[in-house]
Amino acid sequence: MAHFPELVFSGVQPTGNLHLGNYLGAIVKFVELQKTHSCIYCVVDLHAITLPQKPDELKASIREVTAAFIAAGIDPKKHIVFNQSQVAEHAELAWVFNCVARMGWLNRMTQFKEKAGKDRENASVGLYAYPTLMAADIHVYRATHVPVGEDQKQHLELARDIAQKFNNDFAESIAARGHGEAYFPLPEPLIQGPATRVMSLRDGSKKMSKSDPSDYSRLNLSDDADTIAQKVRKAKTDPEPLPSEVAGLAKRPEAENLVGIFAALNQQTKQDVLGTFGGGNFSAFKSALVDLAVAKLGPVGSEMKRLSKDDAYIDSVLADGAARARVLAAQTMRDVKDILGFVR
Ligand code: AQP
Repeated sequence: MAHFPELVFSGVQPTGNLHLGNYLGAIVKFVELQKTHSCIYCVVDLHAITLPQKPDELKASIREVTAAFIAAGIDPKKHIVFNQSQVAEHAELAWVFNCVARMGWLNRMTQFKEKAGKDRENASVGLYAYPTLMAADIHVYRATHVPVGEDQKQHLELARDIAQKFNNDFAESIAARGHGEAYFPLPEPLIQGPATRVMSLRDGSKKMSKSDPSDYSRLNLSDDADTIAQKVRKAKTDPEPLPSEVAGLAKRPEAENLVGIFAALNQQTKQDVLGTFGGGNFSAFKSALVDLAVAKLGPVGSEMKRLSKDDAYIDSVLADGAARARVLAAQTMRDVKDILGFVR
């Protein structure tokens, strides 16, 4: 198999209400990976418009996600932070991939089914083709590693299938142009971690999500200490005391979720958490969880607020990141055009 230099790529949609699931499932991993890898982190605004967005809110959300990246500790000078729409090559490669991916592959995507709901005929074509754009985001940098939450696993598998089919379909042309046996790497999903699927605080069977109509279902990164305390205190639980062993969390999704959140924020295992709180009632545990969540999320939220007063700085980070991303993406598109046989 061909060797590719390791490069990390991931994205977050600017669709408002950035929450604890996005933070623990993605952003914390982004921060960790920048110690060992070159990283490209993208605010995926082209993905956001697959569902209706209000222009002013979209702009504010793009800046909010950028501020969250920086506030969480991503260094935009050492790595690349930008918004997707500033690098046209994402959309250009997505078109090529629309012609590589098969309808049958996209028909299997569960996120489309969930987001389109019953009114599938009325969903945008963009929502349907979302996974081919996501594949382009990754492959336009020939990224090798993609940190995501568990909900993105299926899309990552599709990105691998697209790379594989492109490499196979154009194998002769790829080799003839000196790229060896494969042009695109098959990216590795990085899903492991303590909180790959944070659940709603109101319903332990549903993923914590930006689009949940109840704000009490999630902890937003912008929540202040009082709001965090109220939401944790109101979080759904059950009448039993906390178990002393992890096995005792089975069939208790709300308890499991809160213990998992505590463990992830405190960088412990669930068993460690139960070692401290097992046998006790939820109210003492929730008080400790409030203190922990405020201690961990508070500084990120305050820094986001401070940065949100400085649009000029945020926009300059995005422009600088986009300029650097464009150089890499343009090289890939030149290669892809040559491989496909386009005149350029
Ligand atoms: N609940 C979650 N637990 C763990 N990881 C999560 N992610 C999202 N929700 C959870 C991860 O966050 C990254 C950015 O997500 P996104 O904004 O690109 O897309 P999303 O999955 O659509 O986010 P939401 O919050 O779930 O929005 P809606 O309400 O629109 O469905 C991704 O790596 C994702 O896995």
